[in-house]
Amino acid sequence: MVKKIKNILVTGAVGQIGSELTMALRERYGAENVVATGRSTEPSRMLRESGPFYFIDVTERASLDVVIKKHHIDTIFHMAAILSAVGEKNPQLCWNVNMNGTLNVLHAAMDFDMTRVIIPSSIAAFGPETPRIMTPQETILKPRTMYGVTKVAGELLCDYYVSRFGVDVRGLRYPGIISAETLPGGGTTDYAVEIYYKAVEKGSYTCFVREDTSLPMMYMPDCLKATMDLAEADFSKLVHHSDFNVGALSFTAGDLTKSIQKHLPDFTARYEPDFRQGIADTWPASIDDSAAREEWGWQPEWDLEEMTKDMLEKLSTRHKEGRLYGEQ
Ligand code: AKB
Repeated sequence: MVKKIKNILVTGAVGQIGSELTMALRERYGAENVVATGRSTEPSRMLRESGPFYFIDVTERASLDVVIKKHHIDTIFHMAAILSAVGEKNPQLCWNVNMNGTLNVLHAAMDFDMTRVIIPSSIAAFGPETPRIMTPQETILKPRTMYGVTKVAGELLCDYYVSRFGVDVRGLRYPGIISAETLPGGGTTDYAVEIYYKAVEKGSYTCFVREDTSLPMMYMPDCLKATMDLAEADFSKLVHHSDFNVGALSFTAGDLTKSIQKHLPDFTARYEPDFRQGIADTWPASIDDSAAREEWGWQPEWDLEEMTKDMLEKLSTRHKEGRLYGEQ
């Protein structure tokens, strides 16, 4: 019998993806049934007032268990993670949060006989030896960042829990995610979000990667769709589990600038690469996601031009209202 998702816990719910994912899950499964959790950052008013919220530390199993028991949690979306740029500044923290957090979630899933857990991976699992164009599903995984190391180890760990203990674990390799609600924190692909904010706020942006840097990206509505579609997919049809490639957009930093200039012709960008260029250079430019398409029907909907129009409309409206960076 296929077990249904009923009571959900989201870790990292105050983060870029977690904050919008929580709201989308509340919409679909009922606000009271989706428990948002974060480590220390104050949640937005919308997150706090629309359903339950707790502060927990995913590296401390006991804090996770309290909420799981209280809310009879059967499904976890484990979004809490230290991303690539912060991970390079503090590799030990990155290992601790990403690995011990994942291990705690997997053990909790086993101990509480959960319906399923969703644990994302990232394009950071790839490295310089991986084919960069249309990176295959099965390929060389030799990342050069601590974040990437934890993502490869996390994928292997999740697949181990599927085959060894029968835990229903699913995950996708997120590309850079672009969104207008919550700023990303500490990733290499953050420039693709910051550029829109600065275009609206100042009319100029200094980009920390070269103009010709091409990386896989995805607009938030597609990211939410991918995450929830995978969560609801028929487990018996999945050949892969924790490491789905998902492609959507691929463009250079220069292409992004040009797409903004179509709406804001006076916008200017300068390119001053920093240490994050070194990370970007080891990641794919585009992704072969045929396994996700075949196994659970993945199909992205947004292209660069539509995303730019939507991002600029949303951010311009908020800027005019004096709340570009949101209200807490
Ligand atoms: C990062 O840049 O670290 C993340 C990612 C691609 O996983 N956005």
